[in-house]
Amino acid sequence: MSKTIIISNRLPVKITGNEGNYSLEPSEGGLATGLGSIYKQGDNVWIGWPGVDVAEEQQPDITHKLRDLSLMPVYLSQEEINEYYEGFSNEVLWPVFHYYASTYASYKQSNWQFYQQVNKKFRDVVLRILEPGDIVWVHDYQLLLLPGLIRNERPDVSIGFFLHIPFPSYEMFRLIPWRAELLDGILGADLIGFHTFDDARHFMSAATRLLPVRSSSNIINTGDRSIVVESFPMGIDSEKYAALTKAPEVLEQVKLLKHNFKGLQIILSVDRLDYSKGILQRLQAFEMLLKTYPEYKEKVSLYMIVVPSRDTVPQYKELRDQIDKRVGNINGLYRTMDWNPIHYYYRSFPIETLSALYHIADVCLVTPMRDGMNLVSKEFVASRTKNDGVLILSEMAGASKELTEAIIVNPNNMVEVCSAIVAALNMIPDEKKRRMVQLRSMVSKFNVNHWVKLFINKLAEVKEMQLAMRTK
Ligand code: GDG
Repeated sequence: MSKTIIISNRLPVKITGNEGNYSLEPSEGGLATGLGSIYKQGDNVWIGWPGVDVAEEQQPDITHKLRDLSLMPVYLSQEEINEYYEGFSNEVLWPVFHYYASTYASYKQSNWQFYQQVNKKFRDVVLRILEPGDIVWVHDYQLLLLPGLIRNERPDVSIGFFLHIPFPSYEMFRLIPWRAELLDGILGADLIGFHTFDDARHFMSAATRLLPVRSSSNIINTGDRSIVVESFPMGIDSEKYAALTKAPEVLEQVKLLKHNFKGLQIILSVDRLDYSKGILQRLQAFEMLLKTYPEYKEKVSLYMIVVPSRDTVPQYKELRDQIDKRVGNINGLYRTMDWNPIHYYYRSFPIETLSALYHIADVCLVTPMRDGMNLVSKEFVASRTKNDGVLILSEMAGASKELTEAIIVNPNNMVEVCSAIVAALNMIPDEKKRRMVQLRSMVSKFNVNHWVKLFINKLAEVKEMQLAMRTK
């Protein structure tokens, strides 16, 4: 029987403990939840890096434990992690794809060599289990070469590729020294998916300008293969977030938070530490609010969670220092005996705490400079089971194309963000309800299961189309 093989840089698992005493816990991230309906079935499997540098003698034990969870590891050495993941993926692809090429990208030949080497390592693991009729679904920017590498070995296999981050305009993408090789790698897939129509359009433009391929509508023709390029906006497990709001543990935390913040309106902000998330600019907008509208002092607090991420990369460490400093300055300047303007946490919280915060916040402020989709905005919406609360959302997030009843802002326009906060804080309940009902219906209809189904069905359709063209 044929199987589906999911491949991403990281496995959906958390490894805790240390050498000789590892234990594994499935992680509950959005992708893991969505693909959970697939990879746990039958012989299906998820291939990826387990997230820690596992000593060689420990690997058989971990591999064995992972197998029980339908997972298959690709072990990476510290050097490979440094060069392929931190170097090429996060210092070339991430900045360029988020339009930060001139500030943060550095193009090192050795990073590129390791990127190729690790993509080949993934290929070898895939080839060990790949059988005729299997479906392969490759995820994200760390594995752009993988579809092509698999295609070279198995010309007939059905391959889907989905990019979770934006695809930049041709003018940005062309800066990368290895641009043609990267495109060639992606074009190994039969179906290439992006979060938004604009990402798909940018990809089509880059491919047709940099490679000898032809295109018509959303199909790229390489001469011997036709490849479909389409947008599939990713959803969340909306039912899970709605149900969480009723969990006893969450209700308890809601009660506590409401007590602690009595008489205050709460603006919530949740991100991974990343320059693309616009955290410093958001702080600037909040400070502008306090300065321009002093009546909000002691009436509003910003609850800001920044989840540690990539903090061994110097630019991320520097960003963290800048955030610490900015928060310190604002709090130092505006704090009173019984009011803190910003409650700042540099750590991650259990999902129950996140749910309680989504539930009690009056406003959720999501203002990335650039974001493939942004799941936080959708999780906030799914948690507003009473149809209240206001979402302020950057037009640079993929989610803004769907969540049109949010207050949409340009995150570079401080005055606009500041006015949006004022509008949100003063919005009448009927208007909040009108907007939230529509937002919730969108998020629950186009949930993560719908996303998975749409992609997999389309992949099957593309394969049929290719076969029909071949037999013509
Ligand atoms: C990439 C793309 C795209 C955050 N803090 C905590 C916590 N989180 C969870 C959120 C959410 C996830 O992390 C963040 O997802 P985002 O979509 O907002 O952002 P990225 O991590 O950058 O994701 C993005 C996504 O891929 C999917 O394609 O939308 O554009 O950049 O799920 O809930 N979870 C817990 N505690 C926290 O403190 N448990």
